[in-house]
Amino acid sequence: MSPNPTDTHSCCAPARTTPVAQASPVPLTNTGPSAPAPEAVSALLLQPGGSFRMGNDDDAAIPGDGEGPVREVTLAPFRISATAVTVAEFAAFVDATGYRTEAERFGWSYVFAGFLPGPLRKQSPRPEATPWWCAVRGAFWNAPEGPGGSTADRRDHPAVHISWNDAVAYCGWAGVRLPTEAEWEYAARGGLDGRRYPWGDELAPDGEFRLNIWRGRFPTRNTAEDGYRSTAPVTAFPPNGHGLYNTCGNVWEWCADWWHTAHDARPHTDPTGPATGSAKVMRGGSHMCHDSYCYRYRVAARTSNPPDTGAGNLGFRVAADA
Ligand SMILES: [Cu+2]
Repeated sequence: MSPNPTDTHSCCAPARTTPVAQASPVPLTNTGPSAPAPEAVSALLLQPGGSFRMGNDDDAAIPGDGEGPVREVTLAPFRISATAVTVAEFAAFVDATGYRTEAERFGWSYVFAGFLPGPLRKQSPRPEATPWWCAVRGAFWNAPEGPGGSTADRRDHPAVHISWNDAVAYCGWAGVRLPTEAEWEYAARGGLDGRRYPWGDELAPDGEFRLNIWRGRFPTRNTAEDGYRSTAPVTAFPPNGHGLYNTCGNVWEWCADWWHTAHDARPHTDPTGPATGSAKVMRGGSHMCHDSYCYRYRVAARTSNPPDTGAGNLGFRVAADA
């Protein structure tokens, strides 16, 4: 695999094309067959499917991201989790299987510089184009800011530093799968047509915060007006019309599809994306997004990363056939 981040990746989705010496990860051989306890897997919401208008052509669309053209997509019924997979759920998977994530096997993952103490911030390499990310040795889902960190106070937050490959391993254990990009967008739109956010067109109707993004001035000052500087609990803020929480903001969410941008306007039925590629689709934006540089917390926005990449703003939710 040869990731090519320059034309496909947004500035809040750093690719593992690595400013640090990178060892090959240990192969994925350690997922056991043990079945999950029922409470270890998010409840799945039935989505009736049918036709919807996918994508966005309006002036908010980010050139090169392939948000448009708007096209009619018809989906069979499916199920999708109300929330992103939590730290507690991911911990249950790891406890049952001994699975080691790619962040652990590579030995590092990307952490936002502003979350790091001075010495760690200084010693951690940064990608040239996105210097607010630090490649932190020892950062992974259970130590999201690196060595000495813990998730004890955020078991109900989304698991982060999860690569696409890690997410697929979790799905295999839990008997679910990743949503296709079309399923993700259908569910995230919550029954509304052509709107910018899961609740409508206004970011903060009546001044009410509805999602966890960067507030203030990126990347130096996050006022956390919405209540959160980093991740929020998966059920923070009200759900959309289909019962899903935090599809936009909080953490980027992996989809099953390989990334491509050359969509056509013809109608599609149950699209699954290209057969091959070098990066996987991510949707929803994250607590790092700010409209001054990354207006990707809209429901039609999209970006991608190589499937081995993780970061402190990258998680997933799960789906299943109906
Ligand atoms: Cu962003």
